[in-house]
Amino acid sequence: MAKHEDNPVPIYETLDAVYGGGSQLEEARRRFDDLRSKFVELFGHPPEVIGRSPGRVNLIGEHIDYEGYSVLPMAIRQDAIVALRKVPTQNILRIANTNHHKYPSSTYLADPNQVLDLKNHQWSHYFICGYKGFYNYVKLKGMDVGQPVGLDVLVDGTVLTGLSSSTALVCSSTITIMAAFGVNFPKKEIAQLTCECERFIGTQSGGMDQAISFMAKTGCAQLIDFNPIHATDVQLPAGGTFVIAHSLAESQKAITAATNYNNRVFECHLASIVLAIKLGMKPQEAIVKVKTLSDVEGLCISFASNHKSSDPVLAVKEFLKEEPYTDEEIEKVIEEKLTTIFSSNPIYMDVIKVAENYKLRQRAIHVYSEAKRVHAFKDIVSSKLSEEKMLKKLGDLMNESHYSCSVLYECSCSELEELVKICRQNGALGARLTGAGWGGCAVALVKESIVPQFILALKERFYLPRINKGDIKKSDLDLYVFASKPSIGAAIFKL
Ligand code: NG1
Ligand code: MG
Repeated sequence: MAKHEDNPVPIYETLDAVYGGGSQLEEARRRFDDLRSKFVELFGHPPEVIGRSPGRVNLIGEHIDYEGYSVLPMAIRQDAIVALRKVPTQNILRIANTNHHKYPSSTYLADPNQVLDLKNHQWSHYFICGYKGFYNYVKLKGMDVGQPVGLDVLVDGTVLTGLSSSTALVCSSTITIMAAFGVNFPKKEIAQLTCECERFIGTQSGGMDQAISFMAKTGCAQLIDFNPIHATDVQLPAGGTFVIAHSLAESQKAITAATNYNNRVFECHLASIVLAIKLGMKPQEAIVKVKTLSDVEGLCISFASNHKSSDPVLAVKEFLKEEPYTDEEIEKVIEEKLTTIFSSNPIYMDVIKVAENYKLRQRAIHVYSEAKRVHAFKDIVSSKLSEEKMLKKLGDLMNESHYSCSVLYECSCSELEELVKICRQNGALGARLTGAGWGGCAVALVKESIVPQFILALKERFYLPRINKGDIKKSDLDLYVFASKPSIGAAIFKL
């Protein structure tokens, strides 16, 4: 029986397979009707195909997917929908958004080799990431989809930033383009190609968001392994609900990457090389072979086992000093200039230009400890513990994860710290930032029975002051704080 990552993205003739029934289905029907009529209004023809891909909330396993470690996200109901039509007589891509105030339209050449102007970030760049990814992949597979043609595109998104809105758009764009050209691939292949092509935006991201966007199933979270991508259903305890709350701090990952996201990826890379050398590997070999902390975990564990432990953190504490490392200190260990080793990686060169120092020890301890917390989380939900005990332990893991992200990885912010504190003060068993951090959302584990009053407390204590300041409108409140249920993944519609 094929594993579900081997199946292609499903194609449906109706909406109910994805949006269920009742009011959700009614809302989806309205959304799709609006999308189609807006498409005709803008482009004079109906769309040929419509694709959707959901956002996600990561329950635990933060900033470790690009280090090769498993993560534990679930897809949420909110998604990005892309309506598309091929225009053989044109050679431009016309990309519009239903929310044209916030996301203005753009046109691009129908050229898969075009390079994105990263200095001038546009929301529609994420569509171009998918567009490039699609053409690169069909070329790699030796498939002929003909010369690039013009495309008319209309996007409608309901995913908030911090719930991987960017990935929802890259994934829905890619599968809609695929469907328009009559090709499909196994989900794991599309997850890999969308992970790689989202990097055209300028962030050296991992593959978590894309994997869950394709592998998600209604009713369960997924343990996502990498190299190769593999998804395992994770049943969550019925008596607990994951409430998502937006910090209202926007984390413009694509713009702040050199000091935030890409900086951390680089620090982990440097930490793994230095650790490998301290554990006996030759500098030249380490520079070539070691890319991530999972590459050097074996060496760390064998060092630890000589000290009656199996915890790779022991080696980190032994060989990486507390104080941050300067370039010179690292170059002394690896016997090479950083700008020489990484000259072919523009993303890393941008990080080196602005980095004052590198906190190798702190980042490595976070990654190794967070990877363990993911497996502890998975073991707990499949244990025989009483629900009460299970929820308490899961909450504790989430709190530990937040502490590690905030103190060791320094990817929190004041709004997230305040929000997480309010969650814990008002009944959350556990609460943590979710996603890249530096803004975006927090996720809280709350007993099913107290969810309404928990959400009310957040509204009063975190959002009301911001409504009074005029940061947000009272009528938008339910967009920013809501209970989430594990939802279904990407799908294509031939309506
Ligand atoms: P978000 O929150 O979507 O920016 C990012 C990365 C993930 C993962 C998380 C941190 C992208 C597309 N996604 O998520 O791969 O590294 O940060 O766990 O950049
Ligand atoms: Mg994102």
